Amino acid sequence: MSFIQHELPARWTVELASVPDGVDVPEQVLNAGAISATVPGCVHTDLLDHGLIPDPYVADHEPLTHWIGRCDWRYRTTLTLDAALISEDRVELIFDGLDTLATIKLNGRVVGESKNMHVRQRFDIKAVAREGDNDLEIRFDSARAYIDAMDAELGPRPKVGHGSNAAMSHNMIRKMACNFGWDWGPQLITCGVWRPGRVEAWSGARLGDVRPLVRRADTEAAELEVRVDVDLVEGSAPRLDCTLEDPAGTPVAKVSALATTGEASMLLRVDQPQLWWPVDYGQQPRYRLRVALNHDGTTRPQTATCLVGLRTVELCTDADDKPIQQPVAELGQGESFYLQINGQRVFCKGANWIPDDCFPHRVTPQRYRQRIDQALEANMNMLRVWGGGIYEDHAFYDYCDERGMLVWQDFLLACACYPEEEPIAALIEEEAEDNVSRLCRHPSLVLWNGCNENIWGTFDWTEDWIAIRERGEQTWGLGYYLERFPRILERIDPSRPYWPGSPYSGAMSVHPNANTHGNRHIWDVWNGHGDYRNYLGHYPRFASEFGFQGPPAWPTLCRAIPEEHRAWLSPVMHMHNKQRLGQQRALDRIADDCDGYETGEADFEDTWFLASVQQCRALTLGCEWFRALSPWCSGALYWQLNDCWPVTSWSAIDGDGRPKLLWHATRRFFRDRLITLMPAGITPAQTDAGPLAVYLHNDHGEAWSGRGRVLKLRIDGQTLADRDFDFAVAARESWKLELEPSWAGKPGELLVAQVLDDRGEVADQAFWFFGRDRDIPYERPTLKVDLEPMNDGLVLQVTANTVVRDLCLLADRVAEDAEVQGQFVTLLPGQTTRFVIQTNSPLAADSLTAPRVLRSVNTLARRLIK
Ligand code: BMA
Repeated sequence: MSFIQHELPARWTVELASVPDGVDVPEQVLNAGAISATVPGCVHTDLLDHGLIPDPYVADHEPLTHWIGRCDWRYRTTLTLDAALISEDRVELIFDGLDTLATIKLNGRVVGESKNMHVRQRFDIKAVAREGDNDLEIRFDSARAYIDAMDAELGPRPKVGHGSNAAMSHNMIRKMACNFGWDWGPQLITCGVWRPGRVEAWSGARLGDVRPLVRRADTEAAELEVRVDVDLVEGSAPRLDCTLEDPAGTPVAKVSALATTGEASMLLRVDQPQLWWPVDYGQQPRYRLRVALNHDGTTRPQTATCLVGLRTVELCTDADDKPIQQPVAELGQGESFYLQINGQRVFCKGANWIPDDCFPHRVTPQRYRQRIDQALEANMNMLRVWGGGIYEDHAFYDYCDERGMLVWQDFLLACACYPEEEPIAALIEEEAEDNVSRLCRHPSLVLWNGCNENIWGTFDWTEDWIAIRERGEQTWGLGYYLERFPRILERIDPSRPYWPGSPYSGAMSVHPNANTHGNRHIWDVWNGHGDYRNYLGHYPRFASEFGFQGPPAWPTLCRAIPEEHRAWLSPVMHMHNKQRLGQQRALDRIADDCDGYETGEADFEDTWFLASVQQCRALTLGCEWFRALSPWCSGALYWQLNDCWPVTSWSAIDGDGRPKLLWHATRRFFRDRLITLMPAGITPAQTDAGPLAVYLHNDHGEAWSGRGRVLKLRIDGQTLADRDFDFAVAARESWKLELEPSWAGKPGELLVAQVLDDRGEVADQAFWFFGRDRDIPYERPTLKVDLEPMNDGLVLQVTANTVVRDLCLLADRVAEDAEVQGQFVTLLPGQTTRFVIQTNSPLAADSLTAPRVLRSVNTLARRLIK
């Protein structure tokens, strides 16, 4: 038995293979012929590297690259193989990802075809490979042409169209859906070898996927079922040896088996195991599993190792018992929807994850780590890998495992009706099997989910969507969500829960986006019914999507939008907001609160700031409200964590990886211990909020008690009422103090709820402003500032003389690299806040106090105050 691995060569070329009639290819590309190419990579980045196309992320360049997706492309290289390698029983060419319609030729002979970007491919090249140089050629056919052909063959089905792509049939091809354009992403239909590849040659047997499945994990014992795939040449019966080492490296369990068929299953038992926990619930110890495939004892065994987290996970969907807890008793009964890890209920706080780059091969392990760290710093404990993107690399899930970040993983079917006919059904099944097998070793992965919005669409969207379900003339994908995926999981990964859709209610007889059952997407706030206060009219059991747009961080915006186009409604700004009405909608939302911004002609930086503030306020209110609904509600995952290019979108981190103001706001509203002011319950007029309550959330393993205070103030700082209270909140629970009607207020008044420390100082505070900005007579603040060096940065200490709302230090206006902690605070007269600044540039105090740098809503709410 032997096994040889051979890397693919570094030198490749790419060239146009064919150009359909009517497509204009730029002269310089035609002249260039075959150019050097990078593998893993894609044609867009190869053309970019050679300066043959403009950067599609900048200015109005994107449409100039649309021709690329209409053409066919050819990648070539020379594979040099030695005699020993090609004399093995099996010689295989492996690709972890080919994007997408690939025909692979070796020495002029077709050795394989692939039509799915999301699966690993293994092609037999034994008969064609020769000693010495071999010509390897991969031709990628146009995805555009293919989806049109598939539409014609199977009959088109409803799908959502976005931005520059009116409605492209991303449901007819197994390629990252957002590559065709999304409401936050450009249309960059690319192709290429997007993940690594290699040659493997072996005799006897080959070790395949290792799937450690946790069957039991509690303080007493854990049982780990290890399933191993083995590829066998007839007649061989190798032995599998499994060992498990505890996190300190001590072997704690061992088992062996004979691999006589393609799959072996072994059970390992650990007494008194160290359990893996989500972040903030405990540690993330990982056991090392080693698997060795031994044949005749004469050659080195093939080995695989992986880190395993011992934990259980359940999705609890139990019928409500009466009485249901306030504030939602009026809604009637439904079913819970919450995750339990190791028997402990978890409130999921987080966001949706999209591919971090339109060209995902550019996302390095280091970039994954940076992004996940940002999510952790924002106090998130869950990311949902959204179904219009990709199954991410191991590096993503590895780091989530290491840090305790929970992952909700969608199958990749989004915003469309998917045919259940061949050839699509077989491709989708193979893809599900392959990725479940690849990813199920990760403890962070706690939920498989069937689709994004594809069930919901058939209830609530346009006529064609509703008709496809009601008439039953065409398939639309329900068979995947209710039958095929559960069957595949039953077989390959029965160790974790599955849910058919986001959103879904648990049964086709209940509306998929119901408040009472399952998970919800809340989009009518941003898309339709007025301002963000309308989040208060929603009562989800688990909100897996809701969002509010905001522009990218200023330096990112400046990189992408040339100065002459920096007007809110300019065509280039529109190009960098892929929701058709997005730019206007942001103005409408500002106009809900402020006067003078409706036309988009107001000062660009002022508009940028107010749009960012609206995004912060919206998600603050939404997330604080969903936390107030706990335990009725068990999760708030907003749309969306990240971006794939520089764009105005719903994200908290922009396309250049910079935190937006929303990221700073998130750090507060997802904190484990939090005080908020929210409506006391469901009231008919949510915008006026009705009776309010002080909420204390203790998402922490220890009880929390202390003293607090509520104040009613006039905007000039005068106290109208105050009251102290004592509180005691059990671990992982919330506490509520309902306020009497006398605490209601009018515009120009506000409530403040404070947690006091042992010395009676304010440790944390929350605000409720009555009325809208335009009705509030804010005073122009005079801020006392003090700039001091601290470690390798600077601290700007700011003291207010009046109520200052939504104060931010936009230090990147003066130094592009400046990063500031402590954004988005509201101060009462006499209170001080500290902004911590990291920058390599020298900064003077007066440059930081310029009105465009140290900003609050006070001077912008009414354009009259200036
Ligand atoms: C939901 C998501 C995405 C989309 C977002 C914003 O539909 O699932 O498809 O980008 O809303 O509109």
